[in-house]
Amino acid sequence: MPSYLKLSYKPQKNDIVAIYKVEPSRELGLKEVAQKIAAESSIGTWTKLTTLREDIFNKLSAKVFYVSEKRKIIKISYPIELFEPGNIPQLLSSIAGNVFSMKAVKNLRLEDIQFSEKYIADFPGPNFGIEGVRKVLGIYNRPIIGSIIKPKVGLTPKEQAILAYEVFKNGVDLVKDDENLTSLSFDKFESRVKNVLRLKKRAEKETGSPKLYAFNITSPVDVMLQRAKFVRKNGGRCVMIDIISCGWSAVQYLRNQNLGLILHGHRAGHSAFTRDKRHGISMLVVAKLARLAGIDQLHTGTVVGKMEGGENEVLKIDELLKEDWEGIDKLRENWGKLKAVMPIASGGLHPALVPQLLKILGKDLIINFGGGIHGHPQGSQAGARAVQQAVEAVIKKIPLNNFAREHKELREALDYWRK
Ligand code: CAP
Ligand code: MG
Repeated sequence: MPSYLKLSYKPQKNDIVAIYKVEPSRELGLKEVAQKIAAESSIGTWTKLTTLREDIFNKLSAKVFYVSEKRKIIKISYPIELFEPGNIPQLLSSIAGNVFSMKAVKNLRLEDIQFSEKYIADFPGPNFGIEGVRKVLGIYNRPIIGSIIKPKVGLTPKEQAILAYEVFKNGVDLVKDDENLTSLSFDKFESRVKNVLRLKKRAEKETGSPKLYAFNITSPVDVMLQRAKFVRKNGGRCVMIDIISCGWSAVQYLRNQNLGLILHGHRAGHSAFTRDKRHGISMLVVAKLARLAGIDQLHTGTVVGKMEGGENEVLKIDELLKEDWEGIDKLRENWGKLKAVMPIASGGLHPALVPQLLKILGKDLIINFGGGIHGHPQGSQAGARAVQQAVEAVIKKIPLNNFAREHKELREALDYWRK
């Protein structure tokens, strides 16, 4: 069988490079397994093929050009001709497909994909991105304050709208549905959109500030499109999609409709394959795919909150969403005209965590509070004010405890959650 191992190979300008962490099955060596992965993910299979001509092999075979026994890392370079332009599902069926099922690997993790400029150029990327979202809201010097309505589901459209209005009025910029709220018997999507947008308008008038509401349109694509169009027709500007449960085809479909809506990407379910550090696909890869597909705002983790995800990992992801990025091994990627995605920190956040959160992740992000607003002992309005006060304190470089002396809601929040 021709060899897929070519340690002298230098990836060509247009190649795509996949970086995998590999634990071979017991009896196999890393180089041997690397070749099997390269074959299965490009043009080959388990045996020599009479149909695989030399010219095809030379043109299209993947090449293992780096093997580190110590780090258990391999890098494989793929000619761009293996990939259909602008087709994320096809990319994943190749380099993140059968390889995970092979008996030759005990564990396999796709750590990173280094995309070439040419591959990136065939994707639209975000329509709004960080700049666009900031422009719509008119906020440039601080993080965007978001709130997830809680309970996750259970309220009526009217109740949901009133709650959104109350937090909009008290310092929140963006309100969103939760990931499992779509159109339920007691909270129909269309009714929620109408009720929420009516009160959002009122809040905008009364506060003089633009607001955003992210309606969760997660559903089969035909329904999803109808719901997105319904939001637009009624004057909404933002929709949310659960990118993992809907899948990349749905995300690309939605973005490619060019509806002019901000796309808020929720990642519920990602940990099924991102959390195990030995097997699966990294969140970094998910974030890159989201940027290619055109998500404007993406959940990436908080470091300090309730969800798994350490400082190094979250920071790296947030950085890559924002700029051209040096991959884990300093291979430069050029994202060309694709706009920067706004990271979202969400999950278990409350006012006391704001200073640490912003110190770690900076100010160019959305910070989202569900329980951290709607669990405030004095209710949601006080909760919204407490968050706004915490952000103000950090921006003014005043310690929270000092600021809390003059700000009752913040003080109550600190007393309650710091216990
Ligand atoms: C946060 C949240 C988010 C998760 C998502 C929730 O609510 O709405 O879905 O944070 O995690 O339901 O848990 P709380 P991630 O503020 O009440 O925790 O952003 O890490 O994908
Ligand atoms: Mg949620």
